[in-house]
Amino acid sequence: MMGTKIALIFFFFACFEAINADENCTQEDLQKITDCYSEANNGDVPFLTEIVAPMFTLNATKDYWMPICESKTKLNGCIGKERIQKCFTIQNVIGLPFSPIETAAKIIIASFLEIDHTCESILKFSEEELKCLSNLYETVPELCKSTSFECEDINAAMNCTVQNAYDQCGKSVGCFNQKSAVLQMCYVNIVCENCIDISAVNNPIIHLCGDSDETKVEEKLEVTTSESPDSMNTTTMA
Ligand SMILES: *[C@@H]1O[C@H](CO)[C@@H](O)[C@H](O)[C@H]1NC(C)=O
Ligand SMILES: *[C@@H]1O[C@H](CO)[C@@H](O)[C@H](O)[C@H]1NC(C)=O
Ligand SMILES: *[C@@H]1O[C@H](CO)[C@@H](O)[C@H](O)[C@H]1NC(C)=O
Ligand SMILES: CC(=O)N[C@H]1CO[C@H](CO)[C@@H](O)[C@@H]1O
Repeated sequence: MMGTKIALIFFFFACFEAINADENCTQEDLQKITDCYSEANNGDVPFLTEIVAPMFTLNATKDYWMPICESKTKLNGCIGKERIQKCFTIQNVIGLPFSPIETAAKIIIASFLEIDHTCESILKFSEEELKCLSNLYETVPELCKSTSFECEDINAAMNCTVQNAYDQCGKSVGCFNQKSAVLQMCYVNIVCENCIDISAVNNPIIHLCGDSDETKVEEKLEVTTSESPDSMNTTTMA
């Protein structure tokens, strides 16, 4: 949300690859998903940039997110859980009109997951946590800005952002930012060559750090696999 702001470069080519949905996600499924995105966008097929825009507006208020989250809940309902699970893979999302190349498909999947993640967290944060997050949004872009478009620098900027979130706002906001950062690294997959197999099922933030209510119990059972905030301390800051 913060570090990648400047790195949001889209490479668009006017080439549409042949649609090759896999055996689980049919042409009809892809059409349904396209229709749902259009419905959420007042009837027009959205542009990729419109879909990711909410994440790059650094606004930590419930007023800002409430309508976005309502719209996302509708989108999820329209597509349906089963279709989300089987169709939100890179190979299938390439078949959607707004993400005809692999880079774009990764961005669509990451943004799909990031809006859910943001909505789950922000709407539950206390006023204090929101205030702290707002302060971060004001200070961190300058404090942790990437010095170049190289992957290493972008990664360092992201780590700096996450570190600051933990240090200044505590565990919940820290974990929220850590998850956001991991998904946001997918937006720069053209420079970082990451997010190789992101999908709705293979969501990279599941069990990443545990503080949200719905994963608390599970996280306790998986302490050994979750990353502790302290590990952020071992990373070098730019
Ligand atoms: C289709 O679904 C089956 C059962 O869930 C799964 O084993 C298979 O890997 C899926 N195929 C693709 C191409 O994802
Ligand atoms: C955040 O969004 C709300 C609702 O759209 C708006 O009223 C407010 O001015 C925004 N705040 C910032 C800091 O952008
Ligand atoms: C990082 O280390 C410093 C000093 O050792 C400590 O005060 C701070 O709480 C640590 N931050 C995290 C996120 O653990
Ligand atoms: C976004 C992010 O968290 N990037 C990296 C921060 O540093 C650790 C340790 O080097 C990496 O594993 C993360 O991917």
